[in-house]
Amino acid sequence: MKSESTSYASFPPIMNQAKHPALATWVAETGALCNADSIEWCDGSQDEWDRLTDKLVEAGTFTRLNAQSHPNSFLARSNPSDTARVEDRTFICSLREVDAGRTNNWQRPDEMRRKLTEKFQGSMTGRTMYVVPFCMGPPDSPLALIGVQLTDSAYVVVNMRIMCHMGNEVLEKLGTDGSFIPCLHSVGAPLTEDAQDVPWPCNDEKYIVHFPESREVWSYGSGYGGNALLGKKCVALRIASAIARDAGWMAEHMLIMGLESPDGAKTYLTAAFPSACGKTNLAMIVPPESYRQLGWKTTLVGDDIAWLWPGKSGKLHAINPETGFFGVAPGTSWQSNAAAMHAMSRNTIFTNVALTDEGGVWWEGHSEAPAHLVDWTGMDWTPGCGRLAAHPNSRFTAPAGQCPNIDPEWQNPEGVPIDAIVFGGRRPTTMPLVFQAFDWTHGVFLGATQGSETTAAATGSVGTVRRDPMAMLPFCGYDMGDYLGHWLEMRKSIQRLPRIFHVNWFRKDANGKFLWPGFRENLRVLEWIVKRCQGKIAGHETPIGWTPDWKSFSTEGLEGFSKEQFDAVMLFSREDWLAEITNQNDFFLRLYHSMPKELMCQRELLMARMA
Ligand code: GTP
Ligand code: SPV
Ligand code: MN
Repeated sequence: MKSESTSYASFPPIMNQAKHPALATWVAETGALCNADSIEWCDGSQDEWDRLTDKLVEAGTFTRLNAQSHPNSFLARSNPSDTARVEDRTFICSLREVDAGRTNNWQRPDEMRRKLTEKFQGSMTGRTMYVVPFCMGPPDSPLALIGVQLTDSAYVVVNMRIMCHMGNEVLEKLGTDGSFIPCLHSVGAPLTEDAQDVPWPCNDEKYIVHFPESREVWSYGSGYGGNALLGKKCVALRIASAIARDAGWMAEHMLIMGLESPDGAKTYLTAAFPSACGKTNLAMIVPPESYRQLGWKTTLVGDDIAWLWPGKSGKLHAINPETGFFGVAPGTSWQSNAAAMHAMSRNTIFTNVALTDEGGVWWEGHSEAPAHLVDWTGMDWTPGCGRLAAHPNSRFTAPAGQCPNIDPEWQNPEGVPIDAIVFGGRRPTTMPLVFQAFDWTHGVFLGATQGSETTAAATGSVGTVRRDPMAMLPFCGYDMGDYLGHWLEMRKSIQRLPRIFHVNWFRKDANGKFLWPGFRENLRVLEWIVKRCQGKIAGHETPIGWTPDWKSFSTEGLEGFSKEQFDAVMLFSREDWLAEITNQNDFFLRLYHSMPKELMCQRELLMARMA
């Protein structure tokens, strides 16, 4: 398999080498360090996609799906040990430990570099090193960030082509001396002498490493999602959050969507929910029939990441730095999210879902289970066999432009103006369906103390409530207390502040049944939010914020949803909230050294209102 060992001097002339000498040197040196068999500069073309997907099919990484039902689409099965982000192996290597903060793993940058240089040495033996120039954000946006990912995974290359601007257009923009974020990635599975390759090469030892000061990413050992598609969480959140703090903008784990009310007014909002808590679902929401008849329309700008800055209108403006979705498959169906089903109907990569006998895909919650499937591990599966057919964190990578209700402004370099910011998570108790913060600082407090039951999006136990400030706990590239301080600071540069809300679709009754139907019915909550932003309806003041009452909240057309049910899902329980405040203690203590005093004060005020 492996050719004789190569030094970079012996590579054939590299296209573009002359154009950007610093990039060319880094590429050549890295190719030599990793002992790559060859180096390929990715142009982002259809030809390249065809060639690489063919190669992945041949390698057994991809199964081509039925060309009629799923044109140009593929299924990948990962190694069962490589199915989600690895938070305990994710590092923020700032020069000083305090700058990474208490919620991030930290190691000295020089030590980490030394350790990783050893790991990368020879790590691409027998493999091609792909050079992937990419741009997060519409290339003409003032916030756009260019990166170059070097990777030995063709799977990563084809995913990156869906997820961001990639290839020649980016190289052109980079010119001869443009700055870029170097992102080095290896699956850490060198192919020595007579070793057989496997469909999903990876390494048991994983390192997802960020150097926020020098703006670099080094990722080793994993080929999956946020661990490997480095433009996404590593650059557009962890590195970007550090850049944003310095430059006066915000990089957030948020969806962006638009709502057109019957009077034609358009309201854009963002929502920060933790991983696998319903961002994709809300971003793509299709109004219930009765709302459509009234003239409500929804559009989508992004489903995972928002970059926000004070724009020309005086409002916060938002762009989605991505061009694709890397969405959770299980639970997605024509009933729960038709827009997502349309988006993934072609040109899509499915990872860790089940394969049907017709060459289609299936997962839990997709439809009635077929009599036979091949599950995500490649084994035969029949209903009732006791195993899940799809991994709980199985995902689809689909082009955002294929979403039928993509917003016409989604690639506008100036972004869209934001009127509301929504926080929320999976809270089986305590948190009402919706309430509104009294002001910006109170809203920042709500976001800061937001919690959620853990999900399958990260490895580890599922189902315990953890604090996940602004849904950024796994994605903040610097100290969490400083990050919350940055939120408070931003208020000074926003002339027309968005209103801030908290929602919870996941409240349960004593029998563990959801109290709210959720999914498209969430539009009713959005309607209340929009009307609050427009100043059209009064809120009801409670100690925790403004809430809707039965009369101002539309349940028309919601079969059998009674006032009692509304009261149950909206219930403010003093007892639960006292427990909630007590439960926040750990969080405040953990961040004590840098927690903004305003937020401690907010907590005092809440207690005072409750008394
Ligand atoms: P990441 O991509 O991991 O950042 O997550 P995401 O926030 O985009 O998650 P996604 O929208 O894919 O969340 C999917 C999960 O949330 C599935 O299990 C859905 O069934 C569930 N979900 C989404 N919306 C609702 C809702 O309104 N009610 C209930 N009960 N579940 C929901
Ligand atoms: C998340 O976990 O929040 C995701 C999926 O959006 S991944 O890109 O794998 O991080
Ligand atoms: Mn996410």
